[in-house]
Amino acid sequence: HALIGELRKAIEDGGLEMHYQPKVDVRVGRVVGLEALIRWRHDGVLVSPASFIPLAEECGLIVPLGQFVLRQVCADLARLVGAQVAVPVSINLAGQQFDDPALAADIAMTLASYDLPSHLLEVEITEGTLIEDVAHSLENLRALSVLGIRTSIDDFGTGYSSLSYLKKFPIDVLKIDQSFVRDMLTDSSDAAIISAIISLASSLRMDLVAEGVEQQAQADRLLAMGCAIMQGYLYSRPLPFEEMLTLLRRET
Ligand code: G
Ligand code: G
Ligand code: MN
Ligand code: NA
Repeated sequence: HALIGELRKAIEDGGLEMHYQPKVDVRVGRVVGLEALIRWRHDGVLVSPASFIPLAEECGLIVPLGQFVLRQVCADLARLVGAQVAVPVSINLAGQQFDDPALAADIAMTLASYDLPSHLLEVEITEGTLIEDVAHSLENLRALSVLGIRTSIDDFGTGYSSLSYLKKFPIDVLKIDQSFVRDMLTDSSDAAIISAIISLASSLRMDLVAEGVEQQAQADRLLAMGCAIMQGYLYSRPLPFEEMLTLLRRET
């Protein structure tokens, strides 16, 4: 596969870049966090990770790719701290990264090398990854939690987690999957699922982020239902670091 060789090269020669999408607390209209999303500039075109992350997972490149992400995000975070506009940044972890026994130590070392407090880094793990091996996930989550790293369940509602697992996992945030947000105004089942996720988060004392918010009417409805932190094109697309820095500076 020619693309595998080119991806390996991109990981080694800086062909990958991180973009950042804000999470907004709509009660106060402020950016309260960012999600880091990887981009590959290949022949001048940005390639979506939806196509190359699965490839990286298949050919053993996901761990080196994840190490690039961790270092780049910490380097960017250090610049946000320097500019006095730092907010927590979340990174996405694929299953093999989350299962890597060296993950917590890698994160601790990288944070320390940039002199960053652990609360500025968060991780997003999909529900599917978490329930693959519950005992192992619990151990990994505890290792991150002991470090002070906040953990989110990404795409929540799509992976068939049972409530009993949720109770055991030290998880800080549920991210409501964008598939529910998309049709919530017209599909009463989607609205009902969102409502159930919101009460679940409240009972388990977890924070909430709604993903894929594109319309003001969706944001209004989500806020009325009890979810105040939103992420989506209504607020901003994922932006290159320099543009995100400008946006954060303008806010303060
Ligand atoms: O950014 P975009 O919406 O195109 O992302 C597509 C998918 O790629 C999402 O599922 C997202 O979680 C995943 N993704 C984006 N960046 C990263 C990353 O740095 N690491 C991993 N493992 N997945 C990522
Ligand atoms: O799987 P994960 O949730 O990590 O990835 C989020 C994906 O959703 C990224 O590919 C990101 O670019 C995309 N995204 C972010 N905001 C919106 C939005 O408002 N609408 C849509 N359709 N996609 C979005
Ligand atoms: Mn995510
Ligand atoms: Na998601």
